[in-house]
Amino acid sequence: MPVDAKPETLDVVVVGAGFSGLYLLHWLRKDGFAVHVIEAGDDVGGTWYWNRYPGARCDIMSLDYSMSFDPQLQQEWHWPERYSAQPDILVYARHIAERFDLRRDISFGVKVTAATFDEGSDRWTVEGDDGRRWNARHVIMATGCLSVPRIPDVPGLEDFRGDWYHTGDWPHEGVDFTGKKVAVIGTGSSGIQSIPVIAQQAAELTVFQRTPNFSVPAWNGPMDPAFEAEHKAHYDELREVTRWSAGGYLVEDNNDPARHLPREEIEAELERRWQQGGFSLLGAYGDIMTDLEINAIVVDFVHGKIREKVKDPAVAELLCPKDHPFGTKRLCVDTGYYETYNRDNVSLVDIRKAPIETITPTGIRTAQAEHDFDVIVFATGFDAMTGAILNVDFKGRQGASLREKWAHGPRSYLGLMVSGFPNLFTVTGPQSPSVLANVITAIEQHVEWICDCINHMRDRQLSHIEARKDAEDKWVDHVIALGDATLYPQANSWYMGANIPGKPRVFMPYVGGCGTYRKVCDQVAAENYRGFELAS
Ligand code: N01
Repeated sequence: MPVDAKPETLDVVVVGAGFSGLYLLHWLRKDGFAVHVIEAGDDVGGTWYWNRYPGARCDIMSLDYSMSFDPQLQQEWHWPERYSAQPDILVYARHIAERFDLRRDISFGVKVTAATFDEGSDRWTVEGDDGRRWNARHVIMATGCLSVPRIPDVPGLEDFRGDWYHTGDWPHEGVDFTGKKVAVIGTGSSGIQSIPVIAQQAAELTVFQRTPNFSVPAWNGPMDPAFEAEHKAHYDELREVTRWSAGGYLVEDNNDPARHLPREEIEAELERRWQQGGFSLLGAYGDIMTDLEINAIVVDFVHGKIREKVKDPAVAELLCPKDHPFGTKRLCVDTGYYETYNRDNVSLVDIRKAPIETITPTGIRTAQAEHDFDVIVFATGFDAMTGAILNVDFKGRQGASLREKWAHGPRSYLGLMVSGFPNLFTVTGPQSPSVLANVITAIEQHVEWICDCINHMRDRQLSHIEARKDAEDKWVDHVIALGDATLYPQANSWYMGANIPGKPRVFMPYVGGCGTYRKVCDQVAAENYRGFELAS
């Protein structure tokens, strides 16, 4: 379509067709809004469309890591495993698209490049990279928090004669590692999930580790039919519990401090929770994330587990995280990760000691040695939380640029709206619980709040909603103060923007918990959208 052709006129443009975009489309269309979703990929699924690396699976129980909005869907859907694998989650996303007939209002294979607000009409013009334009009252960014893969700036990659991949942009046809010499760079969740699977196939696997991470066992397995039946018999009540919980998932949370308990008692409780697997360990005591001495007990406990599992003591020491408190980088959940280092075909390179200097045509050269590879896998993470939003050149009121506004870190009111950018919503945006929660719970809460808000505006014939600057400043200060009261800022994590050279170092998620946050959002709406300007 020529660029000067008239843009399509809509009520709402949604960017992204992951779980957020699908749910927004379903809800808004049902309420009679003209809504269109624009998606960069060729299919629905978002994170689960792109992250197809071997071993990719959710690390919150699938019965929890799933949409709750349709009682029939949640009763009918069967998850084959406790933590379902990426292909099963993608099948589920596709099923939602079919079941609610969503595809007809989605444009696939189009990237939104720019969006400009017109104050005269209170409407946005949204531009796609195919030259198409849409004119809408509202724009909703449903682009996910971990959707812009990041390849580090290592020289020489363009000359590498083998194949290379990023875990977050994995080839749809899969990769056969049989007989290959493989390098994996990065030991975050994606590395920790993929390394055990790649090791089983590759001739040789070399892991390049900059920072070791804490990982707890998933104890994944096939879905137990009795457990599933019992869960489904109480699904509605259980969903309600998750909505008001801190993490947005079912876990045995204990808010009591461990400070005055005997060490043996604390260790026994950690052991019990280790045997439960997943995030249970984080919920053992209320002061793990605030009291360095209590946190150190958990650190010692996990170090002990690593030393038990890994036979070579030198390798075990390298795998023990010592530069950040437990839980301050996203906790990983694994299946056989540490044990993988006992395999003869797996080796670990400490690139903190011997940094990668260059990628050569045949492999990787560190400060200490040259290694030859057929394949390099980058498990090097994402431009988290802000990357996908800032990939769109937003121009708000008086032509203000969002990129300029966020140059020193994201600023939003409730992680939902940004002052100066009316009628623009962000699902699971920075300064909301998002990445610290079961993201599906966080998505549903945001989508429902946003849709209620848009309905509220239509009912009152309002054309403009905007976060007030004073409300935004207060919220950002509150989020930072909550973060500062924890140990989180002590780690160089992507929560802090620390994984991207030059990115402002600001703690981005809201750490006060899903339930508390939900209450705040509900109160704001009930008080006629306190902190927002609404106008016709
Ligand atoms: O990325 P990461 P990820 N040279 O940023 C290393 C979610 N997720 O894709 O720690 C060498 O965590 C980097 O080292 P360092 C989950 O929220 C969920 O693994 O910066 N190494 C680190 O080891 C997760 O937290 C699931 O020193 C470099 C790694 O690469 C988030 O996505 C599964 C480097 C990046 O780890 C991101 O996880 C997967 C460089 N220049 C992901 N740059 C589930 O289970 C970076 N690294 C649901």
